[in-house]
Amino acid sequence: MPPKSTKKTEARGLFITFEGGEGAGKSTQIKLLQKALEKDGFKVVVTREPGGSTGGEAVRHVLLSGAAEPFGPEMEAILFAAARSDHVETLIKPALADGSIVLCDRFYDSTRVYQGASGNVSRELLSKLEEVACEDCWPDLTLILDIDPKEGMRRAVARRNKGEPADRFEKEALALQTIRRNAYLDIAEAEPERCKIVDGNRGEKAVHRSIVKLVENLLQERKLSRAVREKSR
Ligand code: Z5A
Repeated sequence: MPPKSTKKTEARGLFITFEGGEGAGKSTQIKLLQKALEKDGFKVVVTREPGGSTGGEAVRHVLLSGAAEPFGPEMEAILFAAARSDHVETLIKPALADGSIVLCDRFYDSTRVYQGASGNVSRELLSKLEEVACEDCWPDLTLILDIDPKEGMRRAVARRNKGEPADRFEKEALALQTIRRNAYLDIAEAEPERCKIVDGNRGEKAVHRSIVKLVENLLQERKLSRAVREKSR
């Protein structure tokens, strides 16, 4: 039996997740890819975690404000999974069933990295939570934007509005960002079919070109020809 996270959703759309450390450029690249895919005739749904659905957004506030932090990383992992379960059921699955390409800013790999690798939550618990939250809805492709943590933090700080406080996760030290970067690289090594590393240290356009190539390969592999796209509109 293949590892759980390589199982594919049975829906006919495509599920692509974006992962990486702070300031890696996920949101920027999602917008660029959305534009390119829509221009090419695809229906695209952009979403994010934590959040993306009504229930998910309610839990997002609790998590990013730091309100759950005193209860420890296990509690946080469970809350991220609760948000994910609502997100999968109410937004991702219906969009995939409708033939859309879903672009999701973070998914369960973020829990593996933030609560697992840097929070010491066990792999066993994380696997159970993935099973509950995702059921049969697993990413077809995960793009890991790999970036030097110093550059990521520089970008994140530059982006934040003057005087605005850092969120719960942004405040953490560079050493932690390095642990997380390595954890993402380990995930990519363990699941090379699903996960592709993209060098995020380059300019926006160069990163976008690499992403488009990887997505085109996947579309060809799944034989999502223009005719099929037109049918699904
Ligand atoms: N979290 C968790 O712990 N467990 C989980 O299961 C999940 C999440 C799902 C969510 O934060 C936090 O929740 C996250 C992990 C945790 N921790 N943090 N921090 P969020 O949703 O508020 O934000 P984020 O996902 O962390 O986004 P980000 O990393 O801060 O940003 P990004 O989307 O990767 O980057 P960006 O917004 O596209 O770009 C950042 C800035 O850099 C911006 O000013 C851009 O214009 C600039 N940029 C982008 N690309 C480039 C290039 N190529 N060159 C130069 N400058 C660039």
